[in-house]
Amino acid sequence: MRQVWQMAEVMRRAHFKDFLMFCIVSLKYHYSVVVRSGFVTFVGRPNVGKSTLVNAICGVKISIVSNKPQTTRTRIRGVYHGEDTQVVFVDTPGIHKPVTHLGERVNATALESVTDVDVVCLLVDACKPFGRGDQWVADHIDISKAFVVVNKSDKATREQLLGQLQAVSVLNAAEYFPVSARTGDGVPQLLKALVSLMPEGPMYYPADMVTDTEDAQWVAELVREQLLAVLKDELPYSVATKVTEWEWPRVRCEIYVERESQKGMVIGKGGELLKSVGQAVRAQMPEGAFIELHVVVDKDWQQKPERLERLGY
Ligand SMILES: Nc1nc2c(ncn2[C@@H]2O[C@H](COP(=O)(O)OP(=O)(O)OP(=O)(O)O)[C@@H](O)[C@H]2O)c(=O)[nH]1
Ligand SMILES: [Mg+2]
Repeated sequence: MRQVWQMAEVMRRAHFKDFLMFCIVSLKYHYSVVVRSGFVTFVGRPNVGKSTLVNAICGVKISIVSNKPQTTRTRIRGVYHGEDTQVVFVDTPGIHKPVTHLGERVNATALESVTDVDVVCLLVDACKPFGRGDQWVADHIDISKAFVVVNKSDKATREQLLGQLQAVSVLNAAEYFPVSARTGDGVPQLLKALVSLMPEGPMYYPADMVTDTEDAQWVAELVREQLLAVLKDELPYSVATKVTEWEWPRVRCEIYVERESQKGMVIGKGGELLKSVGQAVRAQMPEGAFIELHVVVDKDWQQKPERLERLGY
């Protein structure tokens, strides 16, 4: 508040040089403020609820979510701002046995994200047996320093949850937390433990910033989220999205499919499916947005490194 008042006072006097100096000092102050801050990465098999948990902790939608595995394809950062605390949560793609170039790329992205962070959390699903896939992920992180988060506690029976906590106890991880990203159960306890491990450090992001995802990338993700919700079988995995024009309020987003036969399924009868996708996305954008969706066949894009590069994967 005092800063705002000082800024108003300097502006009132209209001494531009003073104003500039004030801005520089304020910026220096901002970045020299020492808080508890650091980075936390969520890793795990696809569909265990990593993105849902990042969204729940940050209190806003940072990452898209779907009931289909392999939803997240890039590293997404969400910032939690607490009292004298800033924790940057890194959401990662679910680690799986890859069958395409895309699969290899997203796995590599996830594994790269566990280095240079303060805490790694391995997420597992409370309702699915702890399997070889989960163990593979555990073997590729420093498990003795990691937290194991057993998610979806709301969905599991008491026996299931206890059984899962017992199954993961053999990992000899640093700590174990049963949580529900959906209801928020157990999330404050997890957050408290994470915050206590953050070292003293700078505010990495301004206080009003919750993610560094660019607007165009976010809109493309929202389009993909809507498509994932309605498309079936293999089609969700064949779809990619990219915003190719941004002339606010007009936004053009291309939807890539791998084969001609998939194009019609994405457009829907009389364009109905595409229309409803556009409406659902527009509802999540600032008022006045006009979103144009175009379906493009890009044969076998998942297998082409240069295409993956262009799509930001
Ligand atoms: N019941 C219940 N469902 C959950 C919970 N957390 C996530 N889900 C559901 O699980 C599904 C997968 O959630 P995501 O957050 O997309 O999972 P993810 O681990 O990010 O998946 P990938 O991005 O594919 O790796 C969605 O349908 C979520 O609504 C939870 O705590 N309880
Ligand atoms: Mg995800």
